[in-house]
Amino acid sequence: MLKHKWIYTLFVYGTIFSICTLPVQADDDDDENRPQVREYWVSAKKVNWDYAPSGINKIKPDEGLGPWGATTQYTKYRYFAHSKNFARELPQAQHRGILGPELRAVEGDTIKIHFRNDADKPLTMHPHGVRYTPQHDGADYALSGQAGAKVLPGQTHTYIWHADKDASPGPNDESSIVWAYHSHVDSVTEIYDGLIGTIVITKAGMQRSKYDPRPKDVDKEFSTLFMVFNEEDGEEGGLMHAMNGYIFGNLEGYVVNKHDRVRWYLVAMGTEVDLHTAHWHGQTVLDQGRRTDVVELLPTSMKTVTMKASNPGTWLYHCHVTDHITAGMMARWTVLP
Ligand SMILES: [Cu+2]
Repeated sequence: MLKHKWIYTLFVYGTIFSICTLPVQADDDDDENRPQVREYWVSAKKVNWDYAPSGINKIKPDEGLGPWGATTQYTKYRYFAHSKNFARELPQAQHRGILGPELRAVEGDTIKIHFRNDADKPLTMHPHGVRYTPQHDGADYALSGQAGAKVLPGQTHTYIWHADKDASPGPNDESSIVWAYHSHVDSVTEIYDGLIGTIVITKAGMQRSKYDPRPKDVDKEFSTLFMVFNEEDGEEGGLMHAMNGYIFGNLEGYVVNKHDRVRWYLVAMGTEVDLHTAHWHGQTVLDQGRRTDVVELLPTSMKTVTMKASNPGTWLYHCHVTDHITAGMMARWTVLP
């Protein structure tokens, strides 16, 4: 009798133990990878912008700002990120400079953008790379005939863009790639106005989590816009050779730790003068499997390269076109020991 009781007890506890140690349900993993709707609230505003807020040449202080220092402040337009339902404006990292908010998605996701025009002329948001219907192109042209093609001051328009397979990293790409977006009523004027930002699409399965679309195989990500802003109808002193809207080392905040994997998203915009060669001192990058320390950019190039930081120091990061070096298309970046 006693023996039977023991067997019975063992059976009961054994069953409970088995149930408690069943493997975690398999569809947890599917849930983590299920496509999401990434919702953003973005406004456009007229602002005052300073290409050299420190007032000095931070690369070579003795040399000053040259003709570009006569005035470094101009009226610009910019995109700003807001929290849900435009409750409050969100700050962004200093190193993004004049760039608009970084919009992110994972392959398969939908990007939903509530765009509010707080400026004084019609504006839009037009994306590169992602998939959209004509209604969500955000470009004004004859026969476009769409609501999103011209968002009037005070109006709000919702754009829907899809990060489908054709918008996502291809077989030779990194685990994430960059696209640009910009205003496209009078796109030439509006890009020079400063109405430009970046979209980063992460390959399916490479996102950090359902809530965090950033790629899990890199530690730091930076975006740099190389563009000569034409502020005074081609007058030399008004040709601001800027990285993220800053000249002569005024772009700051590119700081990484030793051993970080660093992803650089490079975008160029502009016209014939905008052939740029992004160059890092101190460290090389992999550009689609090609080892280099210079990446060539033409107007509207969008390139993604990755670097393994290992060399502590504060280094130059600049455009290597000689005329552009003279004009201050230079910044620094730091690898902490
Ligand atoms: Cu350049």
